[in-house]
Amino acid sequence: MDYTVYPPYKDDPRPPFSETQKRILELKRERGALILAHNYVDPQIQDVADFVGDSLGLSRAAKSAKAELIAFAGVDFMAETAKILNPDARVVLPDASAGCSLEELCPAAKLAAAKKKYPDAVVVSYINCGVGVKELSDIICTSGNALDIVRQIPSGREIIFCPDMNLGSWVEEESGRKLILLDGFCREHVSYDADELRAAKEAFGGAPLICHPECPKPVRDVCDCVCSTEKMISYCRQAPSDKFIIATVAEMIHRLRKELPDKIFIAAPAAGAPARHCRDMLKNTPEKLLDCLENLSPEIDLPPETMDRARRPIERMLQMSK
Ligand code: CIZ
Repeated sequence: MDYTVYPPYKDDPRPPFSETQKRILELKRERGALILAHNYVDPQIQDVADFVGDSLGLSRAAKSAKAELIAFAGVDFMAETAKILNPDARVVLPDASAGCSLEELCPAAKLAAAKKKYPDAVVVSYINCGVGVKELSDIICTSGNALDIVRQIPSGREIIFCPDMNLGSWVEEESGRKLILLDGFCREHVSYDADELRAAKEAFGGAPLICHPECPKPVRDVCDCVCSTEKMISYCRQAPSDKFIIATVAEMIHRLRKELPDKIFIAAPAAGAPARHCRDMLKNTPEKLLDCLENLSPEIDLPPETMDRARRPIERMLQMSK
């Protein structure tokens, strides 16, 4: 296997900004826009963003944004969440077709059917779902706070958890609570394999293996740490090792390198390839980001009543994760 090894960032700085990146920065200033980017997008976009983070950090940044224009580089439902939390801002995105298997595998009708079957259950939905699922949910969670949110629900209550069954099963293991899991998954994270990860660990002298909780249980079981992308940063910061193998979308390694410039990161192989990338996140290109800032399109446009219904469970999450 040809592993993808990223040397310490301090020894390998980024090239100067491209013409497109310079133009994005100019236009951002001219328009007074705020650029929000998910940890999984192209490093060239991360480098010009005002804030790069996970869904929880991005939700907080969108809610507190003062800018009248937000350009959101991520997938469609992340930009929708920004609009829902800051309805007075215009929210544009580089590519409105950037979606996710989690959204596709859990249409609102599927959750509605589960709610009919378990009418007394509290619905906790992972933020990576469509707006229709959010409208039907009681509390939204992210991978960073799912465990904490579930622990706050009184022990006698049934809980429907969707749409990620792997994140849900990890929460079950960690909390000791039985959840009613709907069967969605992230197509990138389910492509990791325990044997491939064990081989990588051996190849790098037992370097700590870190995976996202969207990975299946056999993969989680061979890892030293299972956590959200934001927690990967704190884990690698405090761990004594100088190198880490990262089993999540490889663009996350750019954030890790910038935050921890002395450490070496190795992308975990997946399905025989040296790294896993998210094809939808990669639809966000610098050129399309420039284009959406220039033309103010595509733009998120949701009916106010839909946003009001979807906002309640997101706000509940924000209150519960203070
Ligand atoms: O929800 C997010 O932000 C994702 C997809 C990963 C993470 O843990 O940050």
